[in-house]
This record gives sequence, structure tokens and C-alpha cells, in this order.
Amino acid sequence: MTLNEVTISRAILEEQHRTFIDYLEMDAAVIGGGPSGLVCAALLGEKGVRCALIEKKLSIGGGMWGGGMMFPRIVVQEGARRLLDRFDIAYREFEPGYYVAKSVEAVSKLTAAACDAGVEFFNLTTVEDVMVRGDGRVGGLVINWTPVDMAGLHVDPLTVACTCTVDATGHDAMIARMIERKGGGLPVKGESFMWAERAETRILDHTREVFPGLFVAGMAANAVAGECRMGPIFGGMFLSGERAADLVAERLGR
Ligand code: 48F
Repeated sequence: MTLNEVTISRAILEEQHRTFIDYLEMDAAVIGGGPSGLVCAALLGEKGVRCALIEKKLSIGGGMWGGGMMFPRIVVQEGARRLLDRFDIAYREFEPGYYVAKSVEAVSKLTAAACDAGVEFFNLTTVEDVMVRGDGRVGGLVINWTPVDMAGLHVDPLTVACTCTVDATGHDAMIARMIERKGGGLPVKGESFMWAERAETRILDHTREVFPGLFVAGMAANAVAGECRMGPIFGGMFLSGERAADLVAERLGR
């Protein structure tokens, strides 16, 4: 066999174009590939929901790679240990109820679980706007290549349709803020001070549908609610992703 560079190019272009066209309409789009988005997407995939994860950066993983202050370890509390087990992430009990895992392993295992569950990944893709029509729902996303944004190029975006959208964009709650900016009546209070106990306890109540068709998960949920931040403890992120997946699946009748 002689390798042909043009065949290699054609393989990449045809495969990805077919996938892109397949996902112009989907059940659920999860925006942001941090811990909450990854858990949410993996569990939606496992429930049989046709789901894409859209991530603006080259790599999936969000704020989990860096652990705490670039020490690549994450802490997970007792209430979320079952999710470490479920995704086969190894951990060590540090003190009763506090479990420490390797952040690189956590990102990798969650990403692998999402892949195995059939989630389609669109990395290097920035959601720059949402589509809201007469029915008052988020019915689609306006997307562009991240390098277009980084280079400040004037290139018009494309649009994909989705029945449910999950804002898992982290501390900035980017998708919710787009609706706020356009006068959609969704106030984003912004995250409050560091207070791990409070932030980790309340996040589940804040994980909800905040605008028709738009669910919030992870730090985006706390940011919309004006709730505290929690630092490098990740149980709340995992549980919030799980809850968002349950809510979306219920909405879709799965
Ligand atoms: O920030 P991030 O990890 O969100 P998360 O799931 O987890 C927060 C924790 O990492 C940590 C914490 C709790 O332990 O406080 O910070 O709430 O991941 C958010 C991802 O969303 C991407 C961004 O690149 C990151 O990977 N993102 C942000 N805006 C967009 C986006 C956008 N407009 N389009 C696509 N992706």
C-alpha cells in the first residue's frame, strides 16, 4: 500500500462534513467541555440522547486539567464519590469524606465515557449567539471557528438547531449572558465569594432550566444565581452535570 496525502485529506474532510451536517439538528447541545459539561454529555449519551459537546478551546477539560493552582489533583467529597466510581476514576481517601483524584485521569476518563456514549465533539468551535424566535425558546446556536474570533476576522457564523441547550461554560455563564445582553429577561447575577460548603450544597438547586430551552450546569449555574464559588473541589460539578442530564432527558421524554 502506498500512502496518498490527498486520500488522507479527503478522509478528514468527508468524515467531518458528514458529521457536521448530521448535527445541524440535534436533541441536545452541551456548551463547554469542563467537568459539568463532560458529565452531562456523557450521561445524556448513555440515555440515548443525540448530543453534541461544543468547546471553544482545542482541548476538552475546562478548568479540571489544572487542579488547584496547577497542582493536577482534584478533590471530590463523599456525596459525589459514586460518580468517580461510575466513570472509573481512581482516587485515594485523604481524610474521611475527602477523596483526591488525578485531574488528567479525571478529564480523560470523562471524555472517554462521553465518546463511548456516542457524544459528538466539536472543539475549536465557539458559540457566539443563540437563536430565540417567536416561541421565546432557545432553539439554536450561532457558531463559528474559535480562530476567527481570536483573529478578529469578520466572518459570518453558521447556525445549528437544538431542542435543549446546556450552558456549561463555567464562571462566565456565557450563554446565559448572551440572553441577558439581548434583553431576554434572564438576569445573570455573577458568582459570589469563595465558600466551598455553601457553593457545593446549593449548586444542585441552581442547576435548572433558566430560560425556555436553556439549562445551566456547573459554575454557570452558580454564576446565574449569584451563588458562591468553590475552588478545586469538583463533586458539585459532577453532580450538577448529572442533574442537568436528568432534566434535559426528562424534557426530551427519555
Ligand atoms: O470552566 P469549566 O471547567 O466549567 P465547569 O464545568 O467547571 C468549573 C471548574 O472547572 C472549576 C470550579 C469548580 O471546581 O470552580 O473552575 O463549570 O469549563 C467551561 C468550558 O466552557 C468553554 C471553556 O473553554 C471551558 O472549556 N466555553 C466557554 N465559553 C464558550 C465555551 C463558548 N462561548 N463556546 C464554547 N465553549
